[in-house]
Amino acid sequence: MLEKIENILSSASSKIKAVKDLAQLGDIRVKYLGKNGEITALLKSLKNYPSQERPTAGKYINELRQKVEKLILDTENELSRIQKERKLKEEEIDVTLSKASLMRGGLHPITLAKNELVNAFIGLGYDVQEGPEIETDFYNFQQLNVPKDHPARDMQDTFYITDHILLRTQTSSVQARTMEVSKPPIRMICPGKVYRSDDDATHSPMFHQMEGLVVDKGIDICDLKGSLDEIAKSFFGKGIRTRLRPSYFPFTEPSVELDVSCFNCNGNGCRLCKGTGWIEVLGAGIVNPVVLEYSGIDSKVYSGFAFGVGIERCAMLKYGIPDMRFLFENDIRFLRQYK
Ligand code: 2U9
Repeated sequence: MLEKIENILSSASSKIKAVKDLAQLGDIRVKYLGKNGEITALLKSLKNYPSQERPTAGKYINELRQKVEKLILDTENELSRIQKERKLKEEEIDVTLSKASLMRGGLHPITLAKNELVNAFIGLGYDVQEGPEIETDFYNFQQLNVPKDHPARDMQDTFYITDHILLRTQTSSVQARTMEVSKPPIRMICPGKVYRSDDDATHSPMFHQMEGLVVDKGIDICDLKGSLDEIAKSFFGKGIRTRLRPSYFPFTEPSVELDVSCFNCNGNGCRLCKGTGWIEVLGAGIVNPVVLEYSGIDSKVYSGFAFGVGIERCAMLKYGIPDMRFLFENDIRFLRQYK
């Protein structure tokens, strides 16, 4: 009996020592301690022993079982420790390693130009307003002194959705809406997308505009010239000069265009200014009194000035972009230059 126990212990110990993984250890547990295992069989055979030998034999077999169980448990712990260590090593993360750098985006040149203009106007105390891009004929044209069949509608080739609904051709509709609901003094700009049936190197069917409106008592052309001169200097550079030239818009009277002295040649004449020394930048004027009256503002008490500027044109001039289509192709090599 003792010899059998010794044999089982030595064979189990050498087998346990030789295991390589937990699966093999599991097989050994079954071989010795399982339902039909060798030690279990030994315990079952106790009933065949004479009753006076059974306690001693039982004690030895139990000691054998405890030794084998302990050997298995120790080995299991050791194997688990080794396995965990290997896993930690395999999955080691070097937290001191710098990560692969991410591509950083940048603002689109139209957004850059828009932000600069908006900030300059905010600095002069203007509010920023927005309105719908799908607009009624009423707010886009009629409230701005452009009635149906007026020849001035030919200046803006329009995308009509129905006879009365259209894609706004100018953000002036926002000013018309604002004048209807607020009392002077009004000092506002409305940047946004506008739409015209136009498409070539200097025109796009969708482009960005910023229009502005100031209405108060005693506003005259000097206020217009002073304010726009300030904005032009902040956008194109302190050294530039501005001049007004007569123009025509149905919603302003008198109407003007604002030129800036060429910032490329300082007014001496170059390719950018086509040799004239001046660059046309925006349209403006004293708000036509009938436009004030249409929106319920007494034109005998109040007067105002308004202006409109194409943001793409400003961006093209400032950043030297020769073709408007570059602004809409989203070629990453082009956009990267403005980061
Ligand atoms: C109200 C009254 C008057 C807005 C104005 C212009 C002159 C103008 C163009 C510049 C280039 C549009 O982007 S562009 O094609 N705009 O020249 N816009 S005055 O006048 C207003 C607006 C609202 C109530």
